[in-house]
Amino acid sequence: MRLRRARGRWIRLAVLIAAVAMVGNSGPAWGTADDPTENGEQPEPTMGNIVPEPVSVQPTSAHYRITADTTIRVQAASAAVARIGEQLAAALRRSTGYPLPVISGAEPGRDTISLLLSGAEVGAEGYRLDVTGNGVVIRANEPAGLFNGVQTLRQLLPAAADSASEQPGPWLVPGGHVMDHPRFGYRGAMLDVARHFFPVADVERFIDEISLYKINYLHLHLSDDQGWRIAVAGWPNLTDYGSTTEVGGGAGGYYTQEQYQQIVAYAKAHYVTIVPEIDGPGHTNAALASYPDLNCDGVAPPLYTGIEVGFSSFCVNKDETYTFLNDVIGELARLTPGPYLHVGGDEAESTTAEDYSTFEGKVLPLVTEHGKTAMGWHELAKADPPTSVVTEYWGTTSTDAPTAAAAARGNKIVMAPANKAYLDQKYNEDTKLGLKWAAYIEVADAYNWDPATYLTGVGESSVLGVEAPLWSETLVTMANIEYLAFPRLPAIAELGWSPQSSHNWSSFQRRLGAQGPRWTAMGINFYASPQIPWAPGSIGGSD
Ligand code: TNX
Repeated sequence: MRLRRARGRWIRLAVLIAAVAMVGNSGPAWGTADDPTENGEQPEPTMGNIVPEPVSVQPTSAHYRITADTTIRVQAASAAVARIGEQLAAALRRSTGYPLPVISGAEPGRDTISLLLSGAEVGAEGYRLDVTGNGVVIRANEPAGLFNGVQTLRQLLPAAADSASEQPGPWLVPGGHVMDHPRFGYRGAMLDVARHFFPVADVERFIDEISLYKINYLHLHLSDDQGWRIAVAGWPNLTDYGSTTEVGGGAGGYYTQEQYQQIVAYAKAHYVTIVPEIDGPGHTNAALASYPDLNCDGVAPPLYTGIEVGFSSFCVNKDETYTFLNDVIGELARLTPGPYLHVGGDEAESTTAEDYSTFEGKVLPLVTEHGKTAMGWHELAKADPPTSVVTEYWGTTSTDAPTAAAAARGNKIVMAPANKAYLDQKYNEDTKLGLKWAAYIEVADAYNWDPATYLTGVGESSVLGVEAPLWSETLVTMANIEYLAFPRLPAIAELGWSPQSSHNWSSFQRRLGAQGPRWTAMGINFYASPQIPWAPGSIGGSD
């Protein structure tokens, strides 16, 4: 380590001399007032700051320098790999100003970043990354693995590489070898677009942000009491009327089917699978307001803009309810390439237990009939669902008998305990945004739990993965979303990806601190938690 530090000093000195020589030439010089690192010195690039922590990292004393001559070489005959190469090139062209041509079919050689579908026994999402003086080689079995390897490579570069405008460099990649693959197959984030509506551009930016941390599912909460957010053929009132408000009485909004498909495609290009949710039997006021026939008394309630829960219910004993849900589920199944449709099922406080079971007994088969796997909140476990159904645990206790019984029967569980994984809970009593019914959740609280031992009777083999839900009762802007998601989302991402044996709070603190300048370079509005030693150049945001 001492050797590496000494080497780092030499590199910095050489770099400083080069930078001084550059003053007066084109491009910004170091040490100007614009320079967030104050003294113009960049931190030594290191392989040790990756989030989520890889399975194995072996640093060497080599380094590779990306220059104007660097090329990106991609496997011939794979459009998906070519696209990943173009994504990497696009990100780095902006900040480096280099041409970084993406060349297909060539062998790895000097001065290349190669993306190869070969020679890596790391499963469908894993990768190997090797950095030598000659360049960078990322190998994977599948394009998803190459995409994940590229996210790691981006974190090896100086934070300025994530800037949208040209920066001075130099662009050193620390030498070494990474071998990596995920602990869990499901690593999710959830965005509530029902309580407040967020346009396509915001959802796409959120996808950009979650995919940096190898999150591979985005659950969209598309309906609730306050709004219906997706067009469904044959049911125009849902969008003409049911979408027209949100919490606080704003204008609301909805995605056309084309817009939803745009989100799905954007997610796919970032190796994120969309999980659409239509909630029921509760959280349904917007639908009930749109169609009187869905109500037992045939009377449509007014639209709702408050934040109470538990007051609405589909009429369980009417055929119209299932005609409606069959159409909705069928449309969503048609528009969604991913395997899961989420049917909600939470907080059905205005539905009797018997009606709840009747309802789920009719709705869950509809999902299967339309070729998808049903997901739902953990209350579903009480309705004795088929073992193919995935339940999502959002409780705050470490025991839940129905969920443990479901796990024993063979159901898979996604872990999203509200007092750990809920991104909408305040950090502390001073946080303006968010709610606090489950807990104040500081970074250490979000990080320090194990998805495979948290819930009694739900062990590693029953856990499909983790999810970090972001409910939007108090969120109006993208900056609001970012403030609650960062830095806790990367904590949950690490619980989903990294081996439990690598779980270490002080390592995480340091590695998370190194993300701060990247978020600043990307314009992400994050909470600069006092628990984290933020690296120079980190500028925290505000709520
Ligand atoms: C509970 S958690 C809910 C949501 C709220 C959230 C606020 C769950 C499945 N339901 O309806 O938005 O609390 O934190």
